Amino acid sequence: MGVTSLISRRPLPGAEQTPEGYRLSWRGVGVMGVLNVTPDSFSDGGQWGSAEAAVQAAKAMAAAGALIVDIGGESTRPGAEPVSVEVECDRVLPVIRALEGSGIPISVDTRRTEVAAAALAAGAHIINDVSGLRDPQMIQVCAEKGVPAVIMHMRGEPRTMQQQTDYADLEGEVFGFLREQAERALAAGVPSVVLDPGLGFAKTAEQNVALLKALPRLVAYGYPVLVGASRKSFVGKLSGIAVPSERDSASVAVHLFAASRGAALVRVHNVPAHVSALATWEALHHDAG
Ligand code: PMM
Repeated sequence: MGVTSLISRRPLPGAEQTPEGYRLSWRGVGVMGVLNVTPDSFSDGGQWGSAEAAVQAAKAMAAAGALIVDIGGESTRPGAEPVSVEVECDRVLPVIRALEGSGIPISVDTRRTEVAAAALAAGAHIINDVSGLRDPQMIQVCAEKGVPAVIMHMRGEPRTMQQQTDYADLEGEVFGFLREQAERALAAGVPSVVLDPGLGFAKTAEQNVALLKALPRLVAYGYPVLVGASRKSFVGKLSGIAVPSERDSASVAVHLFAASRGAALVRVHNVPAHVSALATWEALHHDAG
């Protein structure tokens, strides 16, 4: 079981200070807990009615073993309409501010540079950009603030992305885009990156499965890989479970498959289920030598 590290030039809870910067390291597969402070996300929308409830949920995730808590204020489910920068900030900033000093590494799930900059000023530590740093200013923000970035592949935007699922070479396009963006970001001074194939973002169920099977090709580029399958509709299709909140066991199965193909992080709604499943999986690997 390998060790994965993220480097930040700003203090990051749990990170060790090294000549390179603050190094957050973990063994095996780390869990990123999903905290959507949106009224309309597909599986947990409207669940955290107040900033206080969201803060308690973040603390519970960390106590259950989440390495990072990912806070998002814009629903990116297929067909979702974008929200304004003000609305997104009003949703995420109070939660981020209330978590400052809690010792929990916080990523902010946003496509907008204004939200990213405000979130970092409020105390967030990592940017998770589902548009894959397509906006060069997002690279600038991460480089200037010295924070790691998650680069996810998507085509178009959430409102229209499911009409853009024709690929001449799916793996070539997705992995090639991620590699180019990683190189661009690192060259511009972003201290470290995580790559994410973006399951469900401009992809059919079959394409999500193909990307999971091909994950070792992405892992071979040498960057940490994040997989986010939690409760998504293709997991419903694979498991035959229609209700998103009932897809946690099926999500665990998909994430163990991703782990066996080299994922270093999984982005999940149900943190305890994933932490115990991954600990067991890792113990079996360890014992099997
Ligand atoms: N999926 C969603 C939102 N943000 N970020 C990353 N890096 N990877 C994902 O797969 C991802 C994401 C959509 O799921 P949600 O509405 O449950 O948050």
